[in-house]
Amino acid sequence: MIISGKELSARMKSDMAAQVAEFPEKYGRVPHLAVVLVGDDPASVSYVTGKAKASEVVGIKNTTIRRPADISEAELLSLIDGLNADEGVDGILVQLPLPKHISEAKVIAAVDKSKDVDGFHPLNVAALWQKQECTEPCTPKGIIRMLKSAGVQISGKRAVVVGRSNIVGLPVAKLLLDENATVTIAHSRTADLPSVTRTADILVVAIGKPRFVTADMISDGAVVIDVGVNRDPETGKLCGDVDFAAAESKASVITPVPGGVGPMTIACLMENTIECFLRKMK
Ligand code: L34
Repeated sequence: MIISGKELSARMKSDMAAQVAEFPEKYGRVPHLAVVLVGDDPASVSYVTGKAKASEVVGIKNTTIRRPADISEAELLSLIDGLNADEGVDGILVQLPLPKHISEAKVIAAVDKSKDVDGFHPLNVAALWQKQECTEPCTPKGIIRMLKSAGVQISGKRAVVVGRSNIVGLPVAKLLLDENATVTIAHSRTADLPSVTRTADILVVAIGKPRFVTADMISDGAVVIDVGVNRDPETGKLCGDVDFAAAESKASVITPVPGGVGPMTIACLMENTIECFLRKMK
């Protein structure tokens, strides 16, 4: 079975569109998401464009603010201060990665916690790890949605997460733990990685290496979630971290790239924007 993130995200967006259509009457306006894009990395441009398109479908106001790659850290922080102070802005997202001369940690911490639609702010991260109300990071949230939509039982299962980033690996491990999975986090220094990934009932791969996970690393009947969005070095086409053609025959459930986790990330961003808006309104 292939879980289509494209289809599932389309359903989520149409449900949200119906919900947001009632906001002008209920609250006097629709939610407003501000997206900040520094530089012109093609992948980032593509993702930010996807976020603007999804906002349009859902009926969320989207302002995408573009700045050159050589913007100073101070200028970026002052842009964020302005958005924090703007009563009409409900969500702020600074697209990552940022140029090397800018501290991502400083920028993430500068976003008002109540407008942090990414769930990256240290206080949101702390709330997530303490099981308190928080904004869940978009990609991990989307992954759990996909598993649940496919009827995958998570409780009691062995989950292996490959990758330990703040954006995906660590938070998805926590969300899987909250769903009562037994979670292992593997990474580039893991000894004999294939023997670890083979123990997985649910394998989540977020390492950013094209077709890194091969059939021999997957146990029969495993559920495979591919978070990677890479350019195939030979064909130039999008591909995941998992060798899909090889993995498909071993996995019971698998996600494709493109059309898998990526669109779910964006749909969950829309949800988080609505959540931040509603918290403010209530
Ligand atoms: N602040 N930075 C911040 N928040 C995020 O949540 C992200 N991320 C990651 C990169 N930086 C970020 C994203 O938005 C990755 N990411 C993301 C979003 C959307 C897609 C992939 C990654 C996506 O829509 N992928 C499509 C293909 C898009 C294409 O053609 O390039 C897919 O079908 O997988």
